[in-house]
Amino acid sequence: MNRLIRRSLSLTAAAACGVLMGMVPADTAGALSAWDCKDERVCLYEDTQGGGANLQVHDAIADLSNQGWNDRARSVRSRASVTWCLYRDENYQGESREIDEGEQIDLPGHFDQTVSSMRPKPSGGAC
Ligand SMILES: [Ca+2]
Repeated sequence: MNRLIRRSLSLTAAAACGVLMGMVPADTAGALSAWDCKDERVCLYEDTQGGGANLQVHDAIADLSNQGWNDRARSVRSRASVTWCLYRDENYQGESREIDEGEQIDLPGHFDQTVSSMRPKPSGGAC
């Protein structure tokens, strides 16, 4: 085996080991697998089909610009146990769209890169 191949193999093994041991930094973990989303979260993705960076949301967010995610999401997945609402404007204003448990979608054209706030669906009400 020549030296170049051996070095390449050892780097690959080191990278695989880091993944298995959970040593990948949190901010890059989303880029490794599409639709990555922890239990009980609603996850936004910067690319379609759950790709690119993601934001994993557990509580209502009135202004996604605080997280650097205003008008950014292109796809969304819910692992929450309740329906959530996405809004085109901050403070839960503007056109809304429901995201049901287990749903994972590319945001439709008029919602693509427009979401500015999100929260669990208010009990007994509409979004
Ligand atoms: Ca918006």
